[in-house]
Amino acid sequence: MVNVAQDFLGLDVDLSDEDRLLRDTVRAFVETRVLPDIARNFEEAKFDLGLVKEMAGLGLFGMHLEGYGCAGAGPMAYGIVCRELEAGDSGLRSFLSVQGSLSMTAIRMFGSEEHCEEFLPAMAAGEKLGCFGLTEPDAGSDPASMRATARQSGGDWLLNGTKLWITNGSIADIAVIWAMTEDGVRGFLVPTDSAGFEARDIARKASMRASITSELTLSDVRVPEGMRLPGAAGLRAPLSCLSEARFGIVFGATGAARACLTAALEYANDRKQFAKPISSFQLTQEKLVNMLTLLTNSSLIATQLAKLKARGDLSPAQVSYGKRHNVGAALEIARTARSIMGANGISFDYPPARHMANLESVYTYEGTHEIHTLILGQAITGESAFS
Ligand code: TGC
Ligand code: FAD
Repeated sequence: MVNVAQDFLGLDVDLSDEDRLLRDTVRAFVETRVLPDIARNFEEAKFDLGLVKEMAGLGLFGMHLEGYGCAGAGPMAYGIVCRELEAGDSGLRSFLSVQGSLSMTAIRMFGSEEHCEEFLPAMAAGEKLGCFGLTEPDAGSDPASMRATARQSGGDWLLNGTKLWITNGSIADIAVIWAMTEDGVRGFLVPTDSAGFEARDIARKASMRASITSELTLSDVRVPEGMRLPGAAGLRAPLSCLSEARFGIVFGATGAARACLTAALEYANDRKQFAKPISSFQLTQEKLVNMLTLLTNSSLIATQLAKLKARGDLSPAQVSYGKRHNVGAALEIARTARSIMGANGISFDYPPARHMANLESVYTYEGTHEIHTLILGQAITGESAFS
């Protein structure tokens, strides 16, 4: 019965043989290599770097990009990978998003031929890691107000500023840094061993504990003109990368939600109170059915967005619709799963509390729930409520 709930409308039946194989391979990787240690890693605030080479071996980094050692996979395949990784832990999917959808995508979309040749094959192989520095202490939802600057000095650029909440910041080899110039926002590829570049990990996180989040400071970091992303002009460039990553989250959230529903169903069938399984109580059944409905609707949305993306018809507002709905639904599912498990629900021996804590970050990053509400409000009314 538990398995029926995981894909109630049988959406995976329509997967190609190749996508089904990919699903099973990544699911097995998560079950054997991630799940046995994830609760301990979360408690100890440790990201397992050993997983990076294995994910690279599976061809996951930049898998949706064409050429330069990348697989050129379709949106459904990429979505399935995000879903299966996030069923393990949102931090693992975050790692993939930042490496592939943000850092490698920025290079592929806006870099020169030399940038693509130098960085993409090494990043696809997991030999070089990337991070994406857009957010700042005083510029989160409103990146247009960023304070980081890049000013020309001889033939070089001098970068100054602070980037905050940067996933993989301290383990990255190359940082994609967005900074304000006299001509607006520009993107730079900054080797993290550059003089004046520092990365410091953010400790005491209640969420995404099995993922690295850092503060980057840049003090007169000298970057040659050849390391500026030549195709990136204005905020449109980083926001285009965000659209790619947000698409992955639309699927990823269904993985975390599925893991929570599965755990709650198993628990409810096993746990007896008043001499009956708690799954036999009407109130518990209503909770489970509401979770099933949210998860199934989220999966339908993800599948439709993948179809639109494959046809080249997916708009940023449609991505916002999926991110907003699916992350909100996953968070509700995780909280409900936690409640079904009673006191055991707060233990990391079961996955819902960890997913619930992680999903609070997912609700906030890549555009907060409120920002996506306003993007959708603007899309249907024509009126901007941002400022
Ligand atoms: P606005 O005037 O609306 O737009 C500026 C230019 O960008 C274009 N654009 C987009 N292009 C592609 N994709 C999108 N999603 C786009 N959104 C906007 C737009 O057409 C315009 O182009 P042009 O040519 O006319 O200049 O900009 P705004 O300053 O009014 O801001 C709009 C707003 C609030 C929606 C935007 O700033 C926003 O999305 N804010 C949220 C910031 C955010 O999401 N940050 C995420 C940081 S990275 C991260 O969180 C990684 S988490 C780790 C993980 O992924 O796992
Ligand atoms: P704020 O923008 O200060 O928002 C605070 C609250 O105000 C929110 O509820 C928001 O919705 C609300 N609000 C803001 N503006 C409006 C408005 N106009 N109308 C209504 N409500 C509004 N960033 C990167 O660049 N790279 C990364 O790799 C990265 N990784 C991250 C990893 C984690 C674990 C986390 C938690 C964050 C990460 N971020 C990253 C940062 C993330 O993108 C920002 O946290 C997010 O964009 C929100 O910015 P903020 O935290 O400054 O919140």
